[in-house]
Amino acid sequence: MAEQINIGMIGYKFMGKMHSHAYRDLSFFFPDSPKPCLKAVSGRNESAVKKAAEEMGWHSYETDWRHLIQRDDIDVIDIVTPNHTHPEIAIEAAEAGKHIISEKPLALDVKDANRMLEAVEKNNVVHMVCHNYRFAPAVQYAKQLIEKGYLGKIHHIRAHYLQDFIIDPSFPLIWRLKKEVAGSGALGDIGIHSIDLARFLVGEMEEVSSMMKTFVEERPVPSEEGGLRGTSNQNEYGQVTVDDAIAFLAKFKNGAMGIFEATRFAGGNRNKNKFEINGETGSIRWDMERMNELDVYFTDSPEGLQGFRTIHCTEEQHPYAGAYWPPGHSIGYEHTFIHLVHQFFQGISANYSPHPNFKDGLMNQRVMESIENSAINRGWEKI
Ligand code: SOE
Repeated sequence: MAEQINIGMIGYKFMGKMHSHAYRDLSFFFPDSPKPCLKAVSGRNESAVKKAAEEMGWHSYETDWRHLIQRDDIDVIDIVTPNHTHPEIAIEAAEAGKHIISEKPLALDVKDANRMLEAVEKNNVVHMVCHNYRFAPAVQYAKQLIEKGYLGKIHHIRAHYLQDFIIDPSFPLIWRLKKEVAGSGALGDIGIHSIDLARFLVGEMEEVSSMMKTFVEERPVPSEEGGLRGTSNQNEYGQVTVDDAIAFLAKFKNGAMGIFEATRFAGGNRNKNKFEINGETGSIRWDMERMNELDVYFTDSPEGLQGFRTIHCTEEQHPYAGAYWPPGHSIGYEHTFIHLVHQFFQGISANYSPHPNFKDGLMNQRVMESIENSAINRGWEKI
């Protein structure tokens, strides 16, 4: 019988639903993985958390996350709450000996991310941070191609993550727009995914130069937080304290150069997470909105057949894809979370913390801090 891992999840909204779905589907597609048991979900509002527990299949609920952490029947704490709560929860969970999976960004700043890493290492618990895009089969395959040398020495990465859900100035001042809760705006919410993918595929950055912009400085205060939008009260306005958009240049330790952009003001782009990498013998490009495809170009293609071609990463040879349907039958956004949880459980079984773990979370935070400092100081910043 496969090992059972008992989960306690703190928070239950968008990401809570995504993680719950991943646990529920894991054994269906990866029957050899340890079996998740959805023991309990926690939230402050009793009627709302009870309803979420029933809808998402959790066996019980708690209204105090500290009770959840102290429960003997919980092995893993899954953190899907707003960013400012991550450090306190993670440190307490580590001290209680629980393995931890946390939504990104790990913390609001480098200092707290450091404290979180120290706590998981000191208490010898397994840890991961949810950079789910690493786990798209096409992205994993891109990593394999790079590691096998298909691209040769890497010269460039250009990556952007574009959304448009806050362009309307009457969009409410949700927690994602407040520095004390979110840490940063487009940078920490979506730019961080590009940073993580660049570190995964190209390597560590050593220096950055950036600009940041807040286009709408005041927004209506929400009368109620909920999902991505919440409900707004158009009579009362509050200050937006994070960036709406960022752009930065990066120098990598291996000599590659990077150009990055993250914005939630790119009209028409709902979730355009895209990168292109160019090396001396080939190029690859990927776009989340066509997530099962990887465009590749190799310099050794015969004359007349030069140029990009598209691989559909739905074959058995492509990471994770063989667990699903016959070739050409696509998978989606939610499956990246199933793969992440699968990896996390492998780590728990063998007592190691798979990447991206809290060390990656800390590195991503350090890159973000340098990006912010560069925008303020108007110059290059070392990481
Ligand atoms: C909202 O902008 C959001 O849900 C992010 O928080 C996620 O990390 C990103 O993957 C999709 O967009």
